[in-house]
Amino acid sequence: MLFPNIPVIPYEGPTSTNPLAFKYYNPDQVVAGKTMKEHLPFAMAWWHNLCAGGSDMFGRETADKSFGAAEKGTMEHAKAKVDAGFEFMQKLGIEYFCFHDVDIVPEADDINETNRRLDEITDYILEKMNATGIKCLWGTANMFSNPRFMNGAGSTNSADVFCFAAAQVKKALELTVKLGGKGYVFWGGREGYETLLNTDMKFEQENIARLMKMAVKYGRSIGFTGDFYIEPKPKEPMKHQYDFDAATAIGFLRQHGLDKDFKMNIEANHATLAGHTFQHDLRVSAINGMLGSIDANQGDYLLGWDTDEFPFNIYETTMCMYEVLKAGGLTGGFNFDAKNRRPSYTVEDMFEAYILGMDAFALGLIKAAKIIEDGRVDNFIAERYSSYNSGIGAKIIANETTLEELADYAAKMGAPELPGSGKQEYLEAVVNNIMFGC
Ligand code: XUL
Ligand code: CO
Repeated sequence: MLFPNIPVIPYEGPTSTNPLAFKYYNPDQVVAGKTMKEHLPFAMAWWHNLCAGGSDMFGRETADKSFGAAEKGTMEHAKAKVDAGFEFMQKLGIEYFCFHDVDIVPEADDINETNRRLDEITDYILEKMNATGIKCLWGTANMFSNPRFMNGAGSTNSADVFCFAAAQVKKALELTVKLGGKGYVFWGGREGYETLLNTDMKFEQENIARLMKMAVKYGRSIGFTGDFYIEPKPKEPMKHQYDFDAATAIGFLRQHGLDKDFKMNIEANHATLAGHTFQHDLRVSAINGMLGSIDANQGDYLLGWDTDEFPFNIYETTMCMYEVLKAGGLTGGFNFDAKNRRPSYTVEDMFEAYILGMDAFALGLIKAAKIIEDGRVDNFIAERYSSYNSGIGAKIIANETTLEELADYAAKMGAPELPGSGKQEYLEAVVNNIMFGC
């Protein structure tokens, strides 16, 4: 046991003051017709939880993530991370994990050796999965950390680097299939540019699509039946990234005929970096039938980068769960792509961060279900568009009219009445009433 001082985390309810207990996440509690566990397939992000030690541009790691291994960056260390990860997920009741290839093994200079290590570690992970029932939500290839990807992977100027990226995607797909992953993610961390003075944007975007098409073809040929995901992000590390936001990524997928195989993996902090709310990018994905999975975290209103904080803001989780409930749930899950703050470096902090995030989403689920059940918001929206239910409005939405007919109608009508109050303040008060009323 690597965390002997941490018990299996119990649900103790909102009045509990035990830091190592859930206050809202009660897996078997039924909300809106399903258990919380069914609504909220939570996943652990291998990279943050088991690999990242809190280093930043100004200082080295504060947290020790060796998990008892004598030397870091070895296969012994990689196995210790597997042990730590599975004990961690079991104690929290987390059903899924997400991984990049290079999170689970140290990358070797030679890709053949890296792939051998990947085979060895996934054998070990599979044993643990079979013993615990824990599953893989999605896999991905890290095509942004190694210096070879400085100009991107699919978008690189170097055909040799493109081939290396293809080799990594091929292997990561094989591993995802081996581990039964539900999804495969493309996060285009360096698929973008710093200056158009050295960039052929059209060429780069077409090459990204080529890599994705080959991935779909190969993935389907080896039995991958899940969803491919694009995880949009507007910037960081690149100044401009091609998968700017959900709307941009969906347009790209449609342009290249990839929309049947791909959905969105929406990350809260990426949406806010794009100048949207989290809810906005969820809605854009949902109305296009492409809401697949969620990277559950939050940003900081005062900072302009991806802080990857654990979800704390209940308004945000509530509006997220409102979107998810309205969309009929996710085919993917809620991956905590989040990290402890640098001074939160203890084992207790690791657990408390996940308890915060899981409770924040459970509470958001409870509140979102109440907003829907209450009906005032939804009824207001329905009423707001009711002029399209009959008469000329009904003709418009049935596509049974022409510009000439509408112009005649307008000419006879005189000036239209004002369209009715949007009642934003009233609706915000309704939400507060539901959030904080007894
Ligand atoms: C980076 C990010 C990635 C992706 C997977 O901002 O979110 O960790 O989730 O590559
Ligand atoms: Co992410």
